[in-house]
Amino acid sequence: MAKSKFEYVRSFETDDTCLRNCYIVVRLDGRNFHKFAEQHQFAKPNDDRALGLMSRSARSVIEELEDITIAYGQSDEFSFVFKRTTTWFKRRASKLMTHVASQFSSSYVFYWKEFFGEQPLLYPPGFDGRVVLYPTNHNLRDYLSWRQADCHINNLYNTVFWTLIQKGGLTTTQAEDRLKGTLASDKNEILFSEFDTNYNNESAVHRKGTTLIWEKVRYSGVIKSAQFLQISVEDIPSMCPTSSV
Ligand code: DGT
Ligand code: MG
Ligand code: MG
Ligand code: MG
Ligand code: MG
Repeated sequence: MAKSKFEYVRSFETDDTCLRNCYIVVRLDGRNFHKFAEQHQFAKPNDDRALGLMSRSARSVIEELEDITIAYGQSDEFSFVFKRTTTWFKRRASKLMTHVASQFSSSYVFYWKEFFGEQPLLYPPGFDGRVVLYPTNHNLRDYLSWRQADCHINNLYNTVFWTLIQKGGLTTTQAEDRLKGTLASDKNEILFSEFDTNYNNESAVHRKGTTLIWEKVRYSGVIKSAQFLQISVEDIPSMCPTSSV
């Protein structure tokens, strides 16, 4: 095809190819979900409908897009790990990130009814995305551990905070004051001695977040099936230090 005089504008496009040999991680996070959760009456501290919808949307991402080996989600965020050798979209960061974000967002709306029933979706939700490259298995494992530690810290705080309010009759300000300067052990102790609650028996989805990995299912050949697991990052089978995903 003959080149037009406009062709030169292509040279304004910048190269955003991800470095070879690195894991490509795309992390999405809900835009202003503080407000979204309020307006859609999410249960506090954890709404299982909302968490279920997040995981369902993540499953749609890993089933529809190529070369994602692990996904990890908690709260209003989900991380997707592409295998190091992926050549999908020539490893272009913007293509990978926008495909993940748009597939996730459209799935969130598409599957809303399956989780929220007749409760209407009041406005279109959005998700931001970022791309981070990790060169080693160790770095990738630490990344996932970091997100899981974030889940744990927030969930422990939120669990005690809302228990003090919902069962202890405190106001939000009183609960905040009560928790100021407390360590994890203090929070566990409040739950145990005042509310007869052992934090370790709380739902694993809430304490650990959700990990999605592929599992080989064998019947008439090998079919891949995405599995939701509530596991510690250390237990992700394919993440042992010597393997490369
Ligand atoms: P951003 O990400 O800067 O646009 O702002 P936010 O408001 O999305 O802030 P972020 O992502 O740091 O925090 C997530 C918010 O989502 C947080 O305010 C609590 C809310 N949220 C997430 N999951 C649940 C849930 O299961 N129940 C309730 N009640 N709120 C939730
Ligand atoms: Mg934020
Ligand atoms: Mg957010
Ligand atoms: Mg968030
Ligand atoms: Mg096109």
